Amino acid sequence: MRYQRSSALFKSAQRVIPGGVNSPVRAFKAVGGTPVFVEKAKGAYLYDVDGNTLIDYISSWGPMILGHAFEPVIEAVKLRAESGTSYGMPTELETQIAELAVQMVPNVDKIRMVNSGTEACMSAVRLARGYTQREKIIKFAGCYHGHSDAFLIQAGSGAVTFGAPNSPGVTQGTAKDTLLAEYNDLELVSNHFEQHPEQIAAIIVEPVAGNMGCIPPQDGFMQGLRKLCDQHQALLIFDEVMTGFRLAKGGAQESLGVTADLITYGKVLGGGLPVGAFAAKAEIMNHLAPEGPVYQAGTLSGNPLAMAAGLAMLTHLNENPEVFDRLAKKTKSIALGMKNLLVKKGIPYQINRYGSMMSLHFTDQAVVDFKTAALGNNENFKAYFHGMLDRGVYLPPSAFESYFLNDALSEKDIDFTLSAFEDWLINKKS
Ligand code: KE4
Repeated sequence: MRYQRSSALFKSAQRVIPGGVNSPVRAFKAVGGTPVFVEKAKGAYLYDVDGNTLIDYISSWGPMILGHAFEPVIEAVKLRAESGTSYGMPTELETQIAELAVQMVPNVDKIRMVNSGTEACMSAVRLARGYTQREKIIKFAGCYHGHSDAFLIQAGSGAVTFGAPNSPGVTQGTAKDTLLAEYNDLELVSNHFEQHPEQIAAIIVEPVAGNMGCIPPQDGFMQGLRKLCDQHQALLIFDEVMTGFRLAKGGAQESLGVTADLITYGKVLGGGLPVGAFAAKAEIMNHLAPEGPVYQAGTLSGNPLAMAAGLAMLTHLNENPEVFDRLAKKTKSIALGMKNLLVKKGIPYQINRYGSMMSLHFTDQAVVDFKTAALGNNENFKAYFHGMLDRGVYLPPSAFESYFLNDALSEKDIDFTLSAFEDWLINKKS
């Protein structure tokens, strides 16, 4: 597949944008090669600047659950734009999408819109700290909650430790309040509560992890976190930026049957425009300014175009809940198709899958946390990524990401994907 124009555009971009991209994962650092520049997208397809058509399995990292340029969303944005793009004043539209979101997800009375998943998670942690009057939080190695300081904390030596910053600019002062544990391991979490009685405000967790590949919670893990939070009067924060409005109408809370105290959203909620949000029972949300003392604000929060896009997206999902099962079935057929081909070829692999999220790992060990996710053979992964790209299939450019299927994918697209995979395997250099 030709990439001349992408290469030229990447060179110009690098002169004026750090790394040539506005978000690092787009730069292909984990897989090498030149990032693909997109001209446009429609349905399940991306059209790059070199005239290549690609079947899209990242769906803009989640938002495009109904496929690109979904007509009702486009129409809603076009119509709304004619009335202006931002006012800095309240609109009825914000109440309409808030009412629908609160009706669709369990266990929340109120929701506050922000402009990204990072902002949603950052604000949810501040609210949890303000509400509980405690300072520490527990997060899990390999879970990603956006780039605010409290979350850019990597496990130090050993599995459980005080976090050490994994990005310059994050201070020790911040790191000391973030305690780390391993996904799918309750004992480590319990130890933290024992060692820091009445100091832990919240656990923040991806209820289905999607930032170390896709890692579903093992039976009892989410239920165990719920129980530990109840025992120690800490809040359970579900980071549903990926899973919200993707796994089910009610997201992971509905799909797993576990309720959280604070839930963050993004991606699908904005229909592809910049939206994040956090929600909880009124008892918690009423601590937020201007009602309560916990401050949080945003010039473009509740932006009318973004709300129009999100409302069109949520309305369609709310009226057509069969989308969720249909997507899970498509994901299952891809996973089973790949599995049969990999077994035939005798290549060690793991395929993790939950709903319309999945990932392929080249390792014979079950991938259940960050440590085991890191055991994947990255040379194989790079060859797989580029082999599929050259055959017209766009996958996440890192083994530490999840696929996000969209409802525009047809049976023909799935057959095409599996034939491309088979062709790559046949021609794969060992
Ligand atoms: P944003 O600030 O990127 O909107 O959301 C941060 C975030 C929070 N929580 C979860 C569970 C997330 O997955 C994300 C962002 N996801 C990444 C994909 N792994 C966004 C892609 C990117 O960084 O460009």
